[in-house]
Amino acid sequence: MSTIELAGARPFTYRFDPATSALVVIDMQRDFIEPGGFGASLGNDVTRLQAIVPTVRRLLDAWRATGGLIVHTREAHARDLSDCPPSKRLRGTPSLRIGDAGPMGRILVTGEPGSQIVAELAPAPGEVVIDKPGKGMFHATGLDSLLHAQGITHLVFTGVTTEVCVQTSMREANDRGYECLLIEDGTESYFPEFKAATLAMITAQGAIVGWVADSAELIGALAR
Ligand code: C5J
Repeated sequence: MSTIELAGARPFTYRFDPATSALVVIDMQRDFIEPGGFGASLGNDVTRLQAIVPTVRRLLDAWRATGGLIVHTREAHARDLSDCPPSKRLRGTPSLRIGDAGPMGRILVTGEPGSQIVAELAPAPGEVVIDKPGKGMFHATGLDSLLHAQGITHLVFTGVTTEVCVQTSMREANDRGYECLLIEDGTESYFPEFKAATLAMITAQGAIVGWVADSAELIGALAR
């Protein structure tokens, strides 16, 4: 496969070659998407996030058909919480804090049921799975070296939440020189106004952080 053009992307055409691109699925974990997890413990309505699962599944299927690299991230801390600064654990008044025992095991802790990716989007053998202690996917992970070693220059983002882990990861990627695209209907926030603001911010000023396109255009282009 050679260069693909998404003419409907904003703020202008996004070009990529699947051979040097990765699909990145950010934090589609039970802890954010199902009742009883971290997202719900902060008082959020998780149904908004559940709604994008079928779209992300279609994107995964289309990308898998190209044989391209897929990266899944999970926001998940070590069992002793040595990688969770007190500033993160103690801020605010959630009903359950990171590391506390909840209905799906300890909140945002590696290996617990809640930290698993939802069943519909489970990583396939050979796909990269990164546990990250931060909001951004490059902080305290070896992901940049892994992507460089595979010749990846372009990243297509999906996942949750748009303005927190997705946007942070996309900004980190942009600073590292990756050409970044966010799939509008493949990302969601607990707060619709924050999603809209994020899409506007990243595409402003001539794609200062990156591009936005919808899943139908990407899936159609991959299938041609
Ligand atoms: C949050 C995330 N929202 N995955 N994490 O705390 O966006």
